[in-house]
Amino acid sequence: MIRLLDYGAGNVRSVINALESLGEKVKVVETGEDILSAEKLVFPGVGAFGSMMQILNKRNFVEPLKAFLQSDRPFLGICLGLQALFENSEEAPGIKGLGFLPGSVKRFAVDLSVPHIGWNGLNIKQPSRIFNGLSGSEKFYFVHSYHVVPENDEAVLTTTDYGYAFVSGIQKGNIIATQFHPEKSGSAGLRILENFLKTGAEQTKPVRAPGHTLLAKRIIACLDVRSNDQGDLVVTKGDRYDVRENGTVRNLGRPVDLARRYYEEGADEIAFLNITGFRDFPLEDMPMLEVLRRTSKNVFVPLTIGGGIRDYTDKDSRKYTALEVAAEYFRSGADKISIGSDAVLVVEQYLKAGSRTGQSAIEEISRVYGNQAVVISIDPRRVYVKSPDEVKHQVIKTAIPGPNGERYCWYQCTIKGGREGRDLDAVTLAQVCEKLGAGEILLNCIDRDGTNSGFDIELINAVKKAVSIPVIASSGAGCEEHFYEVFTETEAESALAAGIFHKREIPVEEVKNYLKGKVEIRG
Ligand code: 1PR
Repeated sequence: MIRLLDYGAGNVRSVINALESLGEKVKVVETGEDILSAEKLVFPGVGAFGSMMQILNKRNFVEPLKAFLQSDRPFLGICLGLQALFENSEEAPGIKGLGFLPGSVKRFAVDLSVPHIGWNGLNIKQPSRIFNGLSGSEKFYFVHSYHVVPENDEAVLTTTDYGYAFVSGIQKGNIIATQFHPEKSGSAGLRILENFLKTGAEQTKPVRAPGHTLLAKRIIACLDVRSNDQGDLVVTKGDRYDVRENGTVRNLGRPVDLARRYYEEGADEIAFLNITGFRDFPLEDMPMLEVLRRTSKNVFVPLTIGGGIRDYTDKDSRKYTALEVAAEYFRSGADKISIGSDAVLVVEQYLKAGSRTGQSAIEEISRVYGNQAVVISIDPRRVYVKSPDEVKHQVIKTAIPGPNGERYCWYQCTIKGGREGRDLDAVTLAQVCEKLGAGEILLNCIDRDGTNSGFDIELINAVKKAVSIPVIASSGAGCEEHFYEVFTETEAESALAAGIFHKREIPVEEVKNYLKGKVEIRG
């Protein structure tokens, strides 16, 4: 039996699911005494350093944790569970960490997108049982803006390159901690967890070392989910957001089954979009939460979920905050949440007032769960203009002229699944959302959605150049070459597709086989 420390923020469900899939019995820590009496302890951390330490203090877990670490019993820290071992963090000045290792936690100072999101490799510095059976060339899933900076190299287990080499794992006696998420790193990650559980096993150092590790471009499978006319939750697919064919909602399969298939085919991430979330309140729409719970039981790559994340008052006048909705998604197995319509309204309000409220969904959720957990899903469509002065929006010069020969366009934000256009452009939306705390942009394009005509490269470049957070290119993928094009003609960190995967026109693995050797990907 293993004890797991759940301090109430982030997705611990995935860690429990991963350990249970390996046959381990997991019990969640309820009291400090549970920590003191644990034989083995896993501390998965997602969220923000400050709120994590505040909760650990409030629940009187700090002293038991320090005592556990000193006793040198098997401990596995994940992500913030690694950062917590150090003395302090730039993320929360003045708040003390556990101080088990000398050193601090610093924000990435790189000329690259931050957070560092995606699959990257390891340079292994010392033997460990957790590497048994690994070749050394595997990639693991990272999602963080801060990394540890130990005062000395003694405990450094692995380093990873992102602009510079940073410490991505530590080991001191039986205390092991990783910045990456083994529970989200497919079969290689499960292997690490399995090895951790075998406490007496031999310490090994894999033969292959990448030398310089590279972040892979991610291929994301997206499942647009809604109830069909019979009331069943189905994966559907629009053609420029119209999901009906001859009046009926297209049914392309069952969400849990499809997610599992894409995981097995090598998808680096799965996104679920509850596309009628703007009118159906997700906490009443229990099937969606159930889909997430069931998927996270056997899909060990990151899961993003969007749809309906906003403040809401139900029919009994009970008020729910967007934070509460997001919390329920995280508890059910989501690693990241995505906000669509509400982000547009938040940005409109911000621009009108000229300042932040501190209380928007983006700010609240990123404060508790960290920026990396907040994705903004943008649903823009092109609006052509004759000259850039015609509108107050951020306009681009386009190589694809409009119906009347217009050489300029802007990208109009929409809400409610493209049903309502707003007086706001996608570039401004992305910039303000980054300022408010968003960690990633999911950039759809209504004009390209379901058309198989390729990604809108101009849109992606316009948004990507305007922000320093990662961008997911979405809409229009029709063949393998489109992925190559988006990764070589833009700086997008990942590309998302739906139709070609659902219709089995091109499976995920074929896209990856095509990209192999041309673009850095996870094999
Ligand atoms: O507004 O916060 O409730 O979130 C609703 C979410 O649902 C938003 O993320 C919005 O993008 C999404 N959504 C709403 N209506 C639709 C629709 O299709 N009618 N789907 C919709 C958006 C776009 C992509 C699609 C890509 C790739 N779907 O996710 O998967 O375009 O497709 P392709 O590869 O087949 O071209 P809120």
